[in-house]
Amino acid sequence: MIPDDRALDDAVAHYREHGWARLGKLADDATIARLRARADAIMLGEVTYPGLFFQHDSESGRYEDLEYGKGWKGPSLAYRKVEKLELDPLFWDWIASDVFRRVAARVYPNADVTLYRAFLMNKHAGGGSNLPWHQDGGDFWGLDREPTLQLWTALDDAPVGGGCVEVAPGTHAAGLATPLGGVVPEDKLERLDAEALALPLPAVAGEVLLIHNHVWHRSGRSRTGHARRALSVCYMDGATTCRRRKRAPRTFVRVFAASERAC
Ligand SMILES: O=C(O)CCC(=O)C(=O)O
Repeated sequence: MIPDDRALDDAVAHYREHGWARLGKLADDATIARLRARADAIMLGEVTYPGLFFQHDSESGRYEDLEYGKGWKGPSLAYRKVEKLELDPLFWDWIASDVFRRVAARVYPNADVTLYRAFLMNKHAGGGSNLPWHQDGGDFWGLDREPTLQLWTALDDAPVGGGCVEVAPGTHAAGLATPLGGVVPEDKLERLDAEALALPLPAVAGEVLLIHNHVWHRSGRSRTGHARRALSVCYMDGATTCRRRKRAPRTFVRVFAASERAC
């Protein structure tokens, strides 16, 4: 069911306070089935676009064993990540859907909204790999301001033990754990006893979570024996620019125009 304005206000207030919120099951089964099929077709190379980014999962299921910079390795349902899904019209329709516009309008009022990234996060049927506590931003992202809004859509059921996202509620309030961003260092985890804070967020297929970029979050391997696919989209204030100068600075696709933003 599409949330009314009051429900969206409540969800955004919860996300501001705790770093995460539930939007409920927004995608119907037919939409989810189409997105799942398209995700698989992309991983199998049956549907392709110049510029897609692929990262295959590690054989061991360990995050530490992941390989970087290898890209496309041939047809496989064991890719861990596929980025630039905005190139695909089915995914684009979901990324640019009206309910997401209404959420983004609350987080970035009176601004155009651009896309930092839209990617498939896949735990393949063999379990995939764990993703350690991390934050999404910092110098590694190379932006002139920090994005704060990620909308995560479950394409499969993601139960506890099935690769669901876990958060350490409230940790976004302290900002980045390191200037670089990314994986949260062990000493910081211990200082806050992140393990004790860990809150699993099981989700059914079609459910959407709001995740603040700075809330510490992670996910485990899937032990269900089937894939756990999800779409994660990071929306930014449209004024955000890339600070990178060694290579041509990145430009970002506009998803929502400020003028379209009546709630
Ligand atoms: O899908 C997952 O397991 C984690 C996703 C995530 O870390 C993100 O969306 O930033």
